[in-house]
Amino acid sequence: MTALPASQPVRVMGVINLTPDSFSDGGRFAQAGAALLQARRLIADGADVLDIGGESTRPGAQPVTADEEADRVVPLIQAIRAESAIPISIDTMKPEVARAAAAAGASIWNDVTALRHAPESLAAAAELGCEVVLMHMQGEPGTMQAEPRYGDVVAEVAEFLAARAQAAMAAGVARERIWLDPGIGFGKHMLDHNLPLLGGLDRIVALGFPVLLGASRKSFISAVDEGGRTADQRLGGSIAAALVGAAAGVAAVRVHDVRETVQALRVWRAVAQAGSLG
Ligand code: HH2
Repeated sequence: MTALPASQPVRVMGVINLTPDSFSDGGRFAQAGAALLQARRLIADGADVLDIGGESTRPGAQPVTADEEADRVVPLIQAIRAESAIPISIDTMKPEVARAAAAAGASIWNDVTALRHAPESLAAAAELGCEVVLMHMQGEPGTMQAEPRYGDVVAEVAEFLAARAQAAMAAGVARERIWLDPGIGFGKHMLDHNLPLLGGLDRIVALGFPVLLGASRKSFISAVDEGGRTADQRLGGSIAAALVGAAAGVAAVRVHDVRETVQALRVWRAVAQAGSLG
């Protein structure tokens, strides 16, 4: 991996989940209120983008209908839009939800299926004119961790992402609106696949599209550490992964701990720039 002094700061995307288990004190109003407070906190902490999701992609998570998912995310997007111009990304695989979110003020469609979930996804992305994040996943969310297999994981992820970018452009999505994401943890063995992929991020960056990296709090961090680390005990590993991404030239990182990540990236960038000047 080459160490690149960043000419552009790595952008930080703060995660907000509106899945029922995220704010367990229940009730839609309470949930929306708590989420708005979280959005304000992430903005104050230095987030450049907010990523809002209303359906969990974890294996075993309950599927939700498009209406229910839209009912979860739209009020929050409207509430954020009423007080902030921060770019909002909608984390959904459903075109109906992407449409509703875009109408409410979201400008980025973050799709973990890379616009493969519905036959109309590609056309919907082109019609919305939004930015799109195309993420790699082997298999389906419910079963993806059962037995992921690769020959050369970096080459296969890069090939998939290049093909999805081509498909999006062929459908009418403008090249400059496309982001790529290697999909850490999505149909990837904890160590055999996630680690080489993180180590080979520069080959994904070399495809020529901005790359988003989502490694924050993921299970591989616990596997590398002593095991048994719960999601909120993975901050150190999350920051390490963000810095690996920065060194490889990713354009943005999707994180839960915005303030700490912003600080780490600022220090990394300051040192990288001082080194390149010295
Ligand atoms: N990871 C999760 C959800 N959406 N989108 C993109 N583009 N990239 C990702 O890596 C990604 C994503 C799942 O993250 P997890 O930490 O399991 O759950 P959540 O972040 O929803 O709390």
